Amino acid sequence: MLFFRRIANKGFCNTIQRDEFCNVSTKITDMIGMNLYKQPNHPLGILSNSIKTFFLNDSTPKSQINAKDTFKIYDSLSPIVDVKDCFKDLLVEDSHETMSPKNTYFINKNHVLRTHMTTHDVDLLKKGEEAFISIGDVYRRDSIDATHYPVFHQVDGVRLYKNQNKEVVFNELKFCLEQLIKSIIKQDIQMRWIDAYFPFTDPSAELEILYDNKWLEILGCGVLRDGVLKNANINPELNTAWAFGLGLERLAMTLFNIPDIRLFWSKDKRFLKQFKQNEITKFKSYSKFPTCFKDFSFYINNDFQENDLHELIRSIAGDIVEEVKLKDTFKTKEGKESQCYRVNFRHMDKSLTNEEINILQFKIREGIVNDLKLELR
Ligand code: FA5
Ligand code: MG
Repeated sequence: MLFFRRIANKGFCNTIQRDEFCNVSTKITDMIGMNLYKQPNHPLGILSNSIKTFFLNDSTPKSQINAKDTFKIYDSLSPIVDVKDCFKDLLVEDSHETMSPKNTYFINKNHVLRTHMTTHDVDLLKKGEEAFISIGDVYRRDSIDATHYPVFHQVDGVRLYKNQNKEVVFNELKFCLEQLIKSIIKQDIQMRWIDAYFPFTDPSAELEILYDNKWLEILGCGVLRDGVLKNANINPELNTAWAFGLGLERLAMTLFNIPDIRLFWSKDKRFLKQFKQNEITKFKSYSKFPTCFKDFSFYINNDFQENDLHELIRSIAGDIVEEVKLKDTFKTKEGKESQCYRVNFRHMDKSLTNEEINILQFKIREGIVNDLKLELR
């Protein structure tokens, strides 16, 4: 198991102890508490506020059968959560890929950075909540490019019904979400429902919207399985609940015309100044600083996971990395496999000097040898 030297040392580590399962670097823990979704002039804040307005306003249509129509909002739940809340209570099996340290940030054996906001649903239902949404930052180990970032934001929602069958509740869910999207986008938009699978819902679906002639998946949803309700101490014979999880970045990139997911984290005024509270406006791109690349070649072994390389590079160079891409592979006569990755560097806010790039290159080469235990070519 890979163990990073540049490891978290934030307040939470006093109460939640790291152990040998920890695979979180400070580049990631530094983002905890940034709360982009709470900044009223930030595209994520603007979008999050329009979702909140929809669910708080008792006159927006959210149901065809329920009269009481306001939801509770939770937007300050800690992203450091129990494995039980994030996965087990939601019937996610130990063998599921999301439970692997390849894909999820573990603080220790029993605590992770939440991978989805659905994490909180069982606890909130247990507390007696019947209609609520939660908003926050979620974390996934992933590749680096213009549409993938290890931190993004989700809004999840749940609504509980008494004495209704699953079909009725599934229709209620679809009705509510279609109204939500209409209220955010405020223009005619084509939507379609696609069958989906989630361990915690049945039936399940994904909603896609047609934008610039492309179908874009923006949320997953479904009717909570009986086992999930039982975990929340709710009798599934008498109760049925819908749930959904919507990604803020994808929708924001589309609505605000933002071409690169890393821009959300930019401190550049040329980005931040463009947006105003409660307004969806198109982003005007400004000239980027030049990019520069370096290639890294090494022999892989059986333990090698591409995500570990991404994570290593990100832990060293952070947002300066624009892309990491496999360029070529070859096998030696002895059967050893060699891979070459090209790393693109670009700073959002300045030009990089040769010296800065050389230092990064040196540290990455060092990390490949010392952290990933691989042989450079
Ligand atoms: C989930 O996270 C489920 N928890 C959603 C859910 C909730 C289903 C409740 C049923 C009931 P998924 O991994 O597909 O599912 O993510 C949900 C949404 O988050 C996606 O539709 C997408 O909008 C967004 N999303 C997922 N991965 C990324 C990513 N790497 N970058 C940006 N947005 C993402
Ligand atoms: Mg999906």
